[in-house]
Amino acid sequence: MSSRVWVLLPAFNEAENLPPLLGDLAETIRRWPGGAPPVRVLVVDDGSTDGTADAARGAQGDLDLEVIVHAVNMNLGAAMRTGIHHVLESGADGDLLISLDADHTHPVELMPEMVERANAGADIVIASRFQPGAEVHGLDGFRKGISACASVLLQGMFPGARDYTCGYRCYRVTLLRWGAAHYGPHFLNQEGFSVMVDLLLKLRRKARRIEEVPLILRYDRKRGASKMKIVTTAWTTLRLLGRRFCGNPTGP
Ligand SMILES: Nc1nc2c(ncn2[C@@H]2O[C@H](COP(=O)(O)OP(=O)(O)O)[C@@H](O)[C@H]2O)c(=O)[nH]1
Ligand SMILES: [Mg+2]
Repeated sequence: MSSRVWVLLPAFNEAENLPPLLGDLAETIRRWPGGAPPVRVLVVDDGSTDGTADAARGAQGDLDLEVIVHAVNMNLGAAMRTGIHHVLESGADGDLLISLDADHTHPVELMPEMVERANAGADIVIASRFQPGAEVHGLDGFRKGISACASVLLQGMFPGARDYTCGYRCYRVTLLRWGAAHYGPHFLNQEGFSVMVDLLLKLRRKARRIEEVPLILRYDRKRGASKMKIVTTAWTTLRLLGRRFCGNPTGP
């Protein structure tokens, strides 16, 4: 059994989305089959201007919640770096880290199943849009098409998973520790949304078991616009895949 579950929420201007997400999380912990493990929530507010940090603290309720604030907006890669390094410093080897979007589109109700899979031996558990039973609500056809193309391309280049781009995943802290030791300063060296693909490609070299559970993506619940710049992200990711495929596991 894992000792603690860290829930990492990188957040940029998510003041409207965090309170309902944290409310759902408190409920999920209350209803956790067989009783919940200790859960610590870590919000990394990446220089938001809409009161994200205060909104998170205001919705804390019974949750064990920590908020780390970047003084200025950096990017998703920087927020993941801050959050993961904090967990590596404060966490124990038996702990798990679950990262997910802070925009309330990733149902927290999936966490007990992800933790169960990890406790049964999976090193990484991915909430996947490409498993039987997955559903995608509220995403336009163009975005769905891009995600599907990315999945096909990545499965061809780097077999082992189906959903490489979704940020909702559960990792063993020991695996993340391996990544930090093995790759050193290159471990989390992506600046934008490509951090998610890159993290999986890097950890995949060590992970023995990568499993997926079907995700019900609730894009229809999201308030405010997506922060992903589609063209920039697609271009950065393609260049990254080229470098990784050519045997460069670390370069920026
Ligand atoms: N830290 C940080 N997080 C960001 C930034 N841009 C987006 N995010 C977060 O990254 C996650 C994914 O962004 P989101 O807008 O949900 O992208 P989408 O789901 O692909 O439309 C959300 O939790 C955002 O709050 C940023 O500049 N910095
Ligand atoms: Mg999102």
